Amino acid sequence: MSSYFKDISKIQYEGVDSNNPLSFKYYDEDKVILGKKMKDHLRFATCYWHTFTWPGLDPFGGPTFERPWMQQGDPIEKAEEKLDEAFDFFDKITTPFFCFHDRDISPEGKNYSETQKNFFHIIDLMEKKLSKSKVKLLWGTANAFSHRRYMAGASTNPDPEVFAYKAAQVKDCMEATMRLGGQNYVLWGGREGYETILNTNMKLEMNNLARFLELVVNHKHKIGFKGQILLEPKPHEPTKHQYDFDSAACLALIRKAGLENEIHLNIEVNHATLSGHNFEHEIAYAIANNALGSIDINRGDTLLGWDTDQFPNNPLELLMPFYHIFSNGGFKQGGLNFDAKIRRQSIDPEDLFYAHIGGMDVAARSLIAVEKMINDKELSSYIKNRYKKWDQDLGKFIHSKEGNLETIANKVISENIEPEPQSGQQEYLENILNKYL
Ligand code: XLS
Ligand code: NI
Ligand code: NI
Repeated sequence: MSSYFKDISKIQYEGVDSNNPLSFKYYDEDKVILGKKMKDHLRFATCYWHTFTWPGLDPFGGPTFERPWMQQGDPIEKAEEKLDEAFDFFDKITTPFFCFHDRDISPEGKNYSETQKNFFHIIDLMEKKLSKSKVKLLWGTANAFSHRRYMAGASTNPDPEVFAYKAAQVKDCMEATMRLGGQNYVLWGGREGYETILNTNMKLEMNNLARFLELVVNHKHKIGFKGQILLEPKPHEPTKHQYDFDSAACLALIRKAGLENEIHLNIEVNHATLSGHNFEHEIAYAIANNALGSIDINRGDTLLGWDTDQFPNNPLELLMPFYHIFSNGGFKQGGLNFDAKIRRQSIDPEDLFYAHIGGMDVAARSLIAVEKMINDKELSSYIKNRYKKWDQDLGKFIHSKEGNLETIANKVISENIEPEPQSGQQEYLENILNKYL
């Protein structure tokens, strides 16, 4: 029986005038925006790892959360208890989805067979829970980075036994994800990179990573999984150099494996910023390459150079990323996973609710603003106009069969081409954004 969240009831929309901290101020799940219900645009997911598994550690201190399922005891019973509490939370917070890693939900055993038995025991229970709850699985993923066997990488490990171990984990987790009706399967490399080139065969490691992607896609087709396969970029942390640094590096890997129609991207806010881009750039880059699959929503801290995984709290930061996403059709199978954790001093059950409520309200505010931006067409008309000459004679000629360096150069002389620079009007455009929030 679940009890940790017993004093909290299902969170309802009460509007901006409500003083109830356990209510939504903007997220009104059935409100129609751009022709669809908010909940169907945003497709929020609660993540199992930060919300139920991470105990509040930091490099200088141990667990602070001490939740009942984190206490000493039989690991399987504790995993079952955690599952009960997690589903109680999902039903109360009303995110329509959740996400998990295999190791978040069940403990490792003394060998792979025992680990597998533990995993499928919880998957069986999860399947029953899903049949009684409204929540669905957005994606599953395998943790191939925490255990010491993975310290030198998983599919990029110098030892093929480690590659094989990860393959076994991913096979099981993909099959479980499919059984639970998961809509995506995520691959985040974890330690797919290197610490020092002194001990690293980069070419072999990258080939092995591409081979791994190929094996995953083959298995997807073998078992008939209809979900998207997603690769999640991250530049550093845990390893110094990661092969999946950002969207561009992930796309290079995907293309190396010849899988551009098979693998899309799961882009995370704080990973984008750590790579020296912003979230908006990473989203726009993925969209421009037909590669956007889903997003992990969180935020970093401008004063801290690591993955702080905080809940989003600034609608302005999501405005342009959402503008790109929702003016390009939004999510079909993907969604918005809160890959975010509360601070380690936030030790009460309510704190988990405040964090998710805040994140959902911030996203809802941005979505409401984006509807106006899209309908007003100010930005889209501006860009269309800025590039309009590409639809005229010279633009078309450059892309035509007749276009080559010589014929194009000849035009510069025969048509007396002297380009006149135009203002980029950045400040004018930045001022437009203010109107919407
Ligand atoms: C870690 C990643 C991880 C993935 C899933 O930084 O964000 O949580 O989303 O393995
Ligand atoms: Ni993530
Ligand atoms: Ni992350």
